[in-house]
Amino acid sequence: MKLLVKIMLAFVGICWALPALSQPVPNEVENIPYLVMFGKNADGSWGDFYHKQIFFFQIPKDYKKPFYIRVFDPDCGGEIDEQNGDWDTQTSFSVYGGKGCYTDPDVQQPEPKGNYKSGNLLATKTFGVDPKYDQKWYTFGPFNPTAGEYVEQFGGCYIFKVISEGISGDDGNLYRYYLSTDPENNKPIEGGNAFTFCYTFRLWDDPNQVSHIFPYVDDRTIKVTQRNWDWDDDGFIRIVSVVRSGDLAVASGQSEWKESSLAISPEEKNHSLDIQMIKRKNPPVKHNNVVIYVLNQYNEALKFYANPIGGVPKTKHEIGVK
Ligand SMILES: [Ca+2]
Ligand SMILES: [Ca+2]
Ligand SMILES: [Ca+2]
Repeated sequence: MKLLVKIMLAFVGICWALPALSQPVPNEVENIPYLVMFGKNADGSWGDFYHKQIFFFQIPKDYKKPFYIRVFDPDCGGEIDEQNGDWDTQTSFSVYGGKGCYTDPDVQQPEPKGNYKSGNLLATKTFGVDPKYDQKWYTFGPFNPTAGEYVEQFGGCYIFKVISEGISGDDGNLYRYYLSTDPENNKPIEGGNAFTFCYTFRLWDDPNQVSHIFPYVDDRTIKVTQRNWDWDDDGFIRIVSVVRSGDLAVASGQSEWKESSLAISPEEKNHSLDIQMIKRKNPPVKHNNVVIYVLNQYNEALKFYANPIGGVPKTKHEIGVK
């Protein structure tokens, strides 16, 4: 019996240690077409509220080589982006490392404010309309992993921060990231990950697509509240967990915040939740940009990991049926 338990624990250990090998942001399992950021003069009804978005990239301490942060379609204009009048929008991408880039409390909340540019600025670039980067990648780096902020809490890793900001204009810049070992190609870093405290993104136009985000629920959490902006009554939001096969959360309409809460059961601690976005079928909602974040009972923001911690949660009921 003891041997069996040991084998099972070893197996669980292997599962946890399996390298996360896909590092697009958003990740495949999230099925989110693009992140989005509007120029600061755009009205909130376009679906962006803060005009800034922060992502953190974590590099495991055992990875010693240079790495790159790549941005797909960093310019604002052309095929993918969302035009509002003339194309007149400048958006910046800035990479930070060093002490405080992640641990400063001002960056651990949904709204980037106060000292959100904490840490050392390692690289920055501003893009307007630029056909050179339309549907192409721009590469930041190389970065030395030790230029990040070292933290013990993820098993020991270096954290970097990327702030995207709509510094002028009113158009929507759609883009994606990739954490790569290679400047020219997308090659993942074994065990790397990315997370944010607040997501601003585009939903699919295809009403049959389901997007997901995966907030991690730590062992201090007994209640979570999701808040979302400008959902355009686009279907419904469903929360799945290891013990929850699908509870409805409240989705917003046009230019409004809506929120709903749920109590966390002991089985859900130390797991990710799966927040599923089921689009309205008829009439389908197109070009839907949304903002969403999740707070615990202390009003602390939960992290959404691109590679969900512990994997995509499957309800125990489903496992039992299999
Ligand atoms: Ca414009
Ligand atoms: Ca773009
Ligand atoms: Ca919207």
